[in-house]
Amino acid sequence: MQKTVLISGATSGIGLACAEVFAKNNYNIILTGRRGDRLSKLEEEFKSKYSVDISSLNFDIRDKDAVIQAVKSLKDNNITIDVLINNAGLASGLNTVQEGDYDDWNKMIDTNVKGLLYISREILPMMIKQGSGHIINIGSIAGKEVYPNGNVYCATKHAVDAITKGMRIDAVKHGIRVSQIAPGAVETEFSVVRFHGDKEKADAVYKGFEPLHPEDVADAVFYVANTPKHVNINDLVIMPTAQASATIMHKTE
Ligand code: NDP
Ligand code: 8X3
Repeated sequence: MQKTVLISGATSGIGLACAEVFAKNNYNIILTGRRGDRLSKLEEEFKSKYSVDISSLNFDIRDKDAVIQAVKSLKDNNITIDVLINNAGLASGLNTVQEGDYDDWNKMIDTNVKGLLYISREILPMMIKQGSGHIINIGSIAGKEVYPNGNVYCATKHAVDAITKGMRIDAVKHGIRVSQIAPGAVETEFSVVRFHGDKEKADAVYKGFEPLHPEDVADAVFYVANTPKHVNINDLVIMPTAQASATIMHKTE
């Protein structure tokens, strides 16, 4: 039977690349994100390219009631979710704690931690009822290490690491798989968002080495989602060859 994947944050970067690889491989796709214009365009584009069910849900994952409503609309239409990719997330700012911006902190904590929890809280009971499911959380090398000025973003990704482990413990008796993929540097809109729209600063991050492409991470997500049912990849760290750790990068310029 055809499976359905819901991807949080499918309007760009890793989430969008996941949507492509899963659609190409015959999964029904539910695209989500805040930018409604992009979502509608992508929905149309995917419908014309792939012969699977494509739909979209436009909500801000920080808004608990909007998340609950979005998942309710799935239940009302008897749509079940086989794979939830918890990808929506961001870094906002790169500062010391003493110079930190409260809005940046709230954005990161509310999206990366609370948003991930809200949607998981709503989807997990559906998976438990159907007796199967797979949650794949997009963590980060920032959830394994802490780097200068990364404080709060790193804390949110350490939280994703811990929540993944906790969720796996809670879900094991229901036969539900919970995995984390933790990438190093991936060239997406991530750095433009981190630097509040400063494209020059963002481009500099990826100069002098080949970062991961969103498709590299999407391929790993697809692999993790498609192991035999008795196999769970708990945690997968995926780095550019030129990046040895959060802070050690081999740059040629
Ligand atoms: P992008 O900025 O390209 O994509 C982020 C996605 O998250 C967008 O689709 C965005 O959609 C969505 N999103 C952000 N905030 C919200 C929100 N409040 N509600 C709903 N959706 C939201 O970055 P990436 O693809 O790089 O990031 C994806 C994930 O990967 C993040 O969790 C990030 O932390 C993680 N990651 C990224 C790495 C990198 O180097 N790029 C490395 C390791 C992990 P919209 O704006 O339409 O809402
Ligand atoms: C994104 C990668 O190293 O900028 O999570 O934190 S990093």
